[in-house]
Parts: sequence; structure tokens; C-alpha cells
Amino acid sequence: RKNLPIISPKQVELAKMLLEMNQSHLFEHWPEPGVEDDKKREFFEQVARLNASYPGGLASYIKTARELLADSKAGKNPYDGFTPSVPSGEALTFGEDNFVQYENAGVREARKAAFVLVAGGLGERLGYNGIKVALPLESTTGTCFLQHYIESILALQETSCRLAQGEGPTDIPLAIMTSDDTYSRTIQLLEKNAYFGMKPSQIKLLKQEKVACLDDNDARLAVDPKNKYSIQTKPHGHGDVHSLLYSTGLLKEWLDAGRKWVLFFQDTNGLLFKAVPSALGVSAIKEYHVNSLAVPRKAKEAIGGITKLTHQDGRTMVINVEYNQLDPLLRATGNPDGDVNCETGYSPFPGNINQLIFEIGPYLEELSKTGGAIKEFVNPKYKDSTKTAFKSSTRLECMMQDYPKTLPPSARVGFTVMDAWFAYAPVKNNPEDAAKVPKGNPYHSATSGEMAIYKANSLILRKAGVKVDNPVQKVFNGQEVDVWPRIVWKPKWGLTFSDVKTKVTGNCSVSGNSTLAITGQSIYLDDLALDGTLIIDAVDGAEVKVGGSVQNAGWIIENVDFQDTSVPEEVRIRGFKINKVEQLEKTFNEPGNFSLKP
Ligand code: UGB
Repeated sequence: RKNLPIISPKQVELAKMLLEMNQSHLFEHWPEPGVEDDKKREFFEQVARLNASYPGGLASYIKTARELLADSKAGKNPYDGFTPSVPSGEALTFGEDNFVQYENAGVREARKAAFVLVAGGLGERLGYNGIKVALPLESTTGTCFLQHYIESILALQETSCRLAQGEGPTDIPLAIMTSDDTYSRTIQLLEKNAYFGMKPSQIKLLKQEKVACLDDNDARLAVDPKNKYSIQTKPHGHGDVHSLLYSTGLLKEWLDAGRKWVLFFQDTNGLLFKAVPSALGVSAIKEYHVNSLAVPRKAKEAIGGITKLTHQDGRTMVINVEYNQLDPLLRATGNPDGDVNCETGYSPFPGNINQLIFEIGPYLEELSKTGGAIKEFVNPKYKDSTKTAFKSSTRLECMMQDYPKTLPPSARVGFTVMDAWFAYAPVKNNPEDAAKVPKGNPYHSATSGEMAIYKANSLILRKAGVKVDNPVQKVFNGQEVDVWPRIVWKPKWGLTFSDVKTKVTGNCSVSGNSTLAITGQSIYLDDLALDGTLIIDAVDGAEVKVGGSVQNAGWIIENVDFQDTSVPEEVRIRGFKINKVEQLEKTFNEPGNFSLKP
């Protein structure tokens, strides 16, 4: 205490708390008062921030850390007493009648929704230097993830509000959770692009704080090796989103404005919005408080498994079990082979894609009890088997999908399984790691993420009656992928399967080496035979019928090596670039009816 500068009474309280919590080492190397007092004050400012941003404050963080570290040292299994089994949920097949019904219900419901994008992660696994939402989801139009997400929400808003004929809430809000790593670059991206057409007031940026690192099993806070007046911090995980929505009052604001649903999603899944309308329809019709989207999952694939857990005392819950925990849990509960594929060729446990839909009322009620605190975990890397020292400092972490862990059994927790081809193609792995993914498992790379968009759009057009050629196999950055015709459209052109069907008539065909980019809303394909590249845009109010034969040399995909630093990073991580040799490009700038028949 003798080393403290003059500080406010609040800061004195914080200092006392730290001493009571056995953190006196933080002050050990401080010089006498008068020396570096500014830095000491900065230290207390940081402590105040860490204290305020954690439900229950720093004392509670340290207490939980001690408990979790003791459990980890004792080798305690968090799933002790639980037996896993395969849960039952709603399974949807794209284009089938019940899928279309759910889509229709979901679109009607969408005006009562709010979206939350968790984008605080830097994506270390991808090794990309920018923020992930700024990456193009495909290189045909170069649209970035954030633009695509915003345009998808605007398309949902437009259709949903039109169907509601002015009743109820409009302007679907979007909250983006950022961190110190992503906050400024996310704002810059939005400002530079006029918020991609959304009203700035519709978008709220939240910022998650990092949490204090821990040096040992007694949860002694780690001093930053580069600054003795600072506590080392690391990200706490995407689970922070719940306490942020609660503490900022945003959730309450949404509920008060008549909103019913909140949809959480991750930073790089270009297929997601093809699954959103039907999944929201499932939530509405089944009255789910919590609905997790899932896809068939290959055994041991690095995505969590949705699992039913039954405790010896009779408690049950349907929850995501992270991929590194599912296999040991199965082995420990009478399944000696662990996590293996069943006769379908997939693990019987559906894969969690961390797209979650919550009903706001019950969600807010729960958060008012917990303050948004989520069950945490700790993952220390020990120096040796005595588990007394760490290789490097650790910290508590939390995941947004663990929210249902504190819910009472009466909560309606369900999930919806969809084929991955139209629901899930994240960009998470760098080229080298992706190339090592076992054959048959998804790469989850920039290469596969882009190819998945073309495949999904090709298959959707096929289902709508267009003759689309089969894909060809190619290898990019060591990954073998199917290359379908490069078909892309704006969300407002084909938000749902029913929308796409109304846009396609007659005998249409698209050849394997074609590119089709549709960026206007009212563009109708009627007896179109495409063998080459067609880029077509129309302002709102222009209705364009496109038919006849379009033939040209088109756009050609060329290999790029990911190590070739002369090529921009966002290009070389996909392993190919597009050589725009020849195209038919047409823009209709005036309202009215038009026909394009080359
Ligand atoms: N994120 C944050 O916003 N803040 C953080 O502190 C950390 C991340 P990752 P992860 O879909 O394949 C999840 O790192 O956590 C954002 C599920 O837990 O891409 O390894 C970040 O910006 C897992 O069950 O994924 O694994 C990104 O948008 C499985 O479903 C999102 O959180 C897996 O995703 C996810 O972060 C998957």
C-alpha cells in the first residue's frame, strides 16, 4: 500500500479487493510514491475496466478461476455424471414442401427479429491480416461478408414488412460484437461503404473487453511482460455477447419495441442467409425459446456436436459439446470407439454451426437472473504432469452456445438440422491446415467457402428448373474442390426458394464454364441459354426479362499459389483468381419494362 499514488476512493476499494484476493504480487515491483504515478493510475483505470466488464466483477472472476483451475488440476470432467445420446430435432431438406412452409413463416416473422453478428475474433486459424467480415465471400462480384449480411437483412426487412402491410416493427436492427482487435476496422469498413445501404441508426457496435490472464492455480493475475503496470489480458470468447446485450440495455430496447427474436451468427458463413428464413420459421412454429442450427457432421470434425445429456439425477439438456470433449465423453460412457461415423457416413451427433435463434422474452428474463454470465471453462497448458505450473498464462473462456446450460428443464430448447450445402461454409482454416483436412471432411477455407456459394446457387437454380451443368474437379492450394458454374445473386433477387422460382421460367440452361451475376431485384430468366459470362443489373422499378442465347469466352479461373506474395492476401488464400476474358454486361438504369435477348 505504501507504494500507491493518490487515487480515488473507488480505486482504493479496488486495491483492497485485489489484496484480499491474494493479488499483492501486482504491486510488488512498484517504486515509492511520486515515481511513475501516472502509470500507476493507468493501472487502476485498467483494473476498473476489468472489474466493470465482468458480471460480478474481478473478485468473482478470480473466485471462479480458482474453482475451475482446481477442477482442471484434479482432472474433473465437466460432464461427470452425464450420459450422451443423440437428440431429436427438426430436419429440413431444401425445397421440400415443409421447408417452403417454414421459409414463408420465417419471412413473415423476420420484421420482429434482431440480428447479432459476433465478430470479435481475429481468426488466428485463418491467418488473414484483416478483419474477417471484410473478406470477399466470392470473387465474382467481390462482395464482402459484411455487405452480404447487411443486404440479406435488408432484403428480409423489405419482404417481411411488405407482407405485414405496415403493422408492427420495421427496420430490423443489427448489433455487431467487436473487440479491440476488430472495432476500429469494422467501423471504418461500414463508414467507407455508407453502411452498405443500412441506416446507420440500425447498426449498433458493441465491444467485448478482454479478461485478465492467470499465472498459476491460485489464479494470480498475470502482469503484462511488456508493462509492469498492466495486467495481461486475452479474449474471453464469443459467450461475452450475452452479457453485452444485457448490460447495454439493447435486448430490453428490442423487446420494448415489439421484437420477438434474436438471431446470432458468425463472421464468415456466406450460405447462412439461405438457412435463416426456414430456421426462423421453425422457431416460430415450434415456439422454441432456443433453436440451434446444425448440419450433418463428420466424426471428429472440428465443430461441436449437438448432444442430449442425461444426468444420473434425471436432469437432461440438449447442448453443444465441443469437438475436443465429445470423443472422450463418449469413450467414458460405454462407447469404446468414441466419436465415429454411423451408417449414414456422418457422426450421429449433428454439428453445431453457432447460428442461434432465441425468443427475446424468455431470454431477457433469464439474463436478468444471470446478468448474462455464461458457464466458463479454462484450458491451461501445464508444464508437466504435476499440473502445478503453466507453460504460459491462461484465462477463463466462454462460448455463446453454452447459454442453455443454465436454463430450467421447462425451457423449450430445440435444434434444426440442414444440409451443409446450403447452410454452412465458413472460412476458418488457412490453406496449409485446410490441405491437411482428412479426405471427405470439409476444408472450411477461403477456397471451399467460395466454391460452396457457387454450388449452392447452382443446385438451387436446378431445383427451380434450370439445367445447370455438373461441376468439374480442380485443386487449389492443395484442396480438391468441385467447381460449379459461378452463379451469384443479390439477396433481394432470391431471398427464399419461392423467390428464386418466380424469377425463372421456360427452358433455361447454364453451361459449366459460365458465370452469371444478377444484382438487380426484378430480373427474370426466361428461356435463357448461357454459355459464357452474363452480368446483369437493374435499378429498383426496372423489370427485365432475360432470354435467348448468351455465348462468349467468359471468365476463366486461374490457379494462384498461396505463397505468392505478389498477389493480394484475400486472393492467394483461395488459391485462384478470375481472368475476365469476355462478358455481356448490362445495366438497366431507368424504371420500366425491358427485355434482353441477345
Ligand atoms: N468471436 C468473438 O466474437 N469473440 C471472441 O472472443 C472469439 C470469437 P471461431 P470457434 O462453426 O465451426 C465455434 O474462432 O469458437 C467470434 C463453436 O464454438 O471462428 O473455434 C468470431 O469472430 C464451435 O462449436 O470459432 O468455434 C467468429 O465469428 C463450432 O460451431 C465466432 O465468434 C465452430 O464455431 C466463432 O469463432 C464452427
